[in-house]
Amino acid sequence: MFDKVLIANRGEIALRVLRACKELGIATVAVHSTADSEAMHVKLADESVCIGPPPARESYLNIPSLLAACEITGADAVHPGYGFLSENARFAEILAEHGIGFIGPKAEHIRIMGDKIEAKRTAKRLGIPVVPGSEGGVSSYEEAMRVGREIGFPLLVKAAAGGGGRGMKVARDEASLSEALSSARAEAKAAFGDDAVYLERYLEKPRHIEIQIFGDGKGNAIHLGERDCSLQRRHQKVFEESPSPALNFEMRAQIGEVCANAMRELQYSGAGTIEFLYENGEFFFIEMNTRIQVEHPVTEMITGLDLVSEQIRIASGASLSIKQEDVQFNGHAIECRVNAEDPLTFAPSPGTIKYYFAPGGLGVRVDSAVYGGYRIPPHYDSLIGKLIVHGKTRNECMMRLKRALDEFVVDGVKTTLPLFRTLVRNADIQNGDYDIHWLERYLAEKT
Ligand code: MV4
Repeated sequence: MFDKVLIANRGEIALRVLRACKELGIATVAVHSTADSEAMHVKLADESVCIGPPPARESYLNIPSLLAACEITGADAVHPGYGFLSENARFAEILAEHGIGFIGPKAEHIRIMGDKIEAKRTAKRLGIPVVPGSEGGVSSYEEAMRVGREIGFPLLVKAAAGGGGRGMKVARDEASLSEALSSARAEAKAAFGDDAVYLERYLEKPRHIEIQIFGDGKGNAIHLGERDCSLQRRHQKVFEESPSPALNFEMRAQIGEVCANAMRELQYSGAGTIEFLYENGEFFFIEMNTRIQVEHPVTEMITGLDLVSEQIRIASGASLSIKQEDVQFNGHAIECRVNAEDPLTFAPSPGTIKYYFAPGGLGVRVDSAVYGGYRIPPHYDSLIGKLIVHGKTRNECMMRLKRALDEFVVDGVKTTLPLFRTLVRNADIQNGDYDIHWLERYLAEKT
């Protein structure tokens, strides 16, 4: 096991990793920018190192600074959290070259999944169902039209380097393909410096359902069920739940087994999430994330497992601590992302938290790193906490969520809490009747 872990992140996930380390008896090193000197993760860590000025590029993304912090403190592993360097294959390699452990998958697998074309090719080869589309990238209009005529319209042009929905254009018919192709290419070039694109059948009203997997790099792999993350706005998830209201026991076991088998074959190591679009009873792979995700607590609540602790154990060379038959799914869990944002426009609302009271009680968990008097810096994303609620049934979970939301007080900045208070009283949400477009439609009608 590692002796000392450096946490290359901030906010609630830095605290989440710190808690797992403490429970494993591992010493912790926090790193922070000059804007985060008063941050909770710095206060709670055994040691801390300032790694640069506020812009992430010069601090949380600054690899030489992070290496120096490892050197100074003698940390023998780094946990990257999510975002920042968590899916940077080169960072994983550099750490290895310095004899420092990376708490994440093999660099090779991070790299494959970072290229959407390569990821899809790999998924297909491993027996995971993918969206019908071009075999690899398309290099000309003529080639795109051939694919279009074969798989039919509407079509979606996607960037190989894509993420966050950038470089994605719908072509409703043959006449609009040329324009969709060139605008997707231009957007991809501008956003990622890479204009490679591929084509897929456009799914009109899917749900976004992702499978949590774990591998130990030795050919053992398991799945921990799904999370339904369909409620999102501008590709930012807002509310996640497990189990998905759209799946039953057999469907979960079936897609879960497909994913676990694929990860066994890949000899995948660590936590991963295989993302699908789900429509009319069918799963279609879109991407794989090779990190711990924001919404991982939903899975922890229904499985009783500590996903971050398992990541650390596996990275230190241990085998998976559980077998598939030992994984049990209990009840229902929902997560609400509490952002310091206007609840209708989602405009960021940084500033000082004047008063803070987090809900508690049976089945209620709050993962946050803020406190009364804390000043939210404007330089980073606006997530200030996550409210995660567990219940025996979805209905109990919703009732508990409603009361927890009513207890939650954050004064001094705008938050997304009022949005959740109205969402939990909405009939479609109560019925689990929503898709990836539901929230944007709902917000458009309200404003
Ligand atoms: C799609 C799709 C419909 N059909 N692919 C958006 C970003 C990237 N992660 C994949 N995305 C989509 N891919 C096909 N073939 C619709 C989306 C999409 C979406 C997916 C998941 C969650 C929210 C979304 C919002 C808009 C579009």
